[in-house]
Amino acid sequence: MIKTDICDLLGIEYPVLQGGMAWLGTAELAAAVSEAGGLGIIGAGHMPPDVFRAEIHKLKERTSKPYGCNIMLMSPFVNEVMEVALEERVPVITTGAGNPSTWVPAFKEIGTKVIPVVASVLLAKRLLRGGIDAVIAEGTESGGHVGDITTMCLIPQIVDAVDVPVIAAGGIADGRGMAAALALGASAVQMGSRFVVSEECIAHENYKEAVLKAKDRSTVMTGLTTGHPVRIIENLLARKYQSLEFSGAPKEALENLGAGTLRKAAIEGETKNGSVMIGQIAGMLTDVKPCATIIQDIVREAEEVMLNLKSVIR
Ligand code: TUI
Repeated sequence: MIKTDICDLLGIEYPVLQGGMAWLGTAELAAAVSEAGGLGIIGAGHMPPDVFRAEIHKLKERTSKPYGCNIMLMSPFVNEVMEVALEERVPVITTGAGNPSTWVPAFKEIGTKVIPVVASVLLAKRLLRGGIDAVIAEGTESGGHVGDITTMCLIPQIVDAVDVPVIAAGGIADGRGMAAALALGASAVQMGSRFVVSEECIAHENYKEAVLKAKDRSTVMTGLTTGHPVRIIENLLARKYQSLEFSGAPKEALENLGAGTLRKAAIEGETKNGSVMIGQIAGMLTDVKPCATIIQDIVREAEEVMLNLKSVIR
């Protein structure tokens, strides 16, 4: 059995976290992951505070196991959403797209574990001073808003730089990836893309189809010129966005083109003119499974991979 310090820290059975995906990290998905022994995470994304609170209540009705909420620091509702998370005494908070230091003391006071997503050693080191409980090191292979270092290079460098457990994210979707992450020094994995193609994920059928059809080179990064790079499946929107940004269009024009496009793809199934955010590992995903099967499979495979690796030592 694979047990790590993250299992003890978070009170979970398996060291597997679900990425906190905007629009797709619903109470339904998070509850399924938590019930299966991982850590399910509500993706607050751009949720207004009342919607966020309702989603937490929905999750609490479905599971009494530990869960988390991901707060996207670029959200227009970030302050109100943080207040809701404090009031609801959410057991684990993960953050993305920024530095959560100002909120850490308030969460520490009520015993909430704070686990920021980082994409560089510099930010990881800076956050340590605030007393965070662990970090999620996310490689550029991930979907959505990403940094520029690969998981393979980022994980060992973060592991060496911090004295808290490291959770690996980006490009992990099966037991081989999980074993590799543990070999690099990570204590757990976080997966987004794998859970998008789960039975419990509410993504529109077209979105799931696009992910299942994707190949290794199907994703591109948009926003390379804006400072907010976002990995999505290459489609009409991606090409329009890239030609606009490389023609020197003003920031407002890019913002207008990107506004609302994740919802369009994820909920309405607009996979040509919407943002199909997904990681590079999409090329390996060919089936839709229940969350419980995803978690059991990856943990069993990782264990097999690690045991089999002994055979290369002579
Ligand atoms: O946050 C994510 N992934 C996301 S958020 C998102 S919602 C969105 N929608 C439209 C446009 C943009 C975003 C979709 N995917 N992952 C966590 C993550 N955080 N990845 C990278 C970072 C990051 C990057 C720079 C964290 C901190 C950072 O530095 C900030 C600083 O202040 O130093």
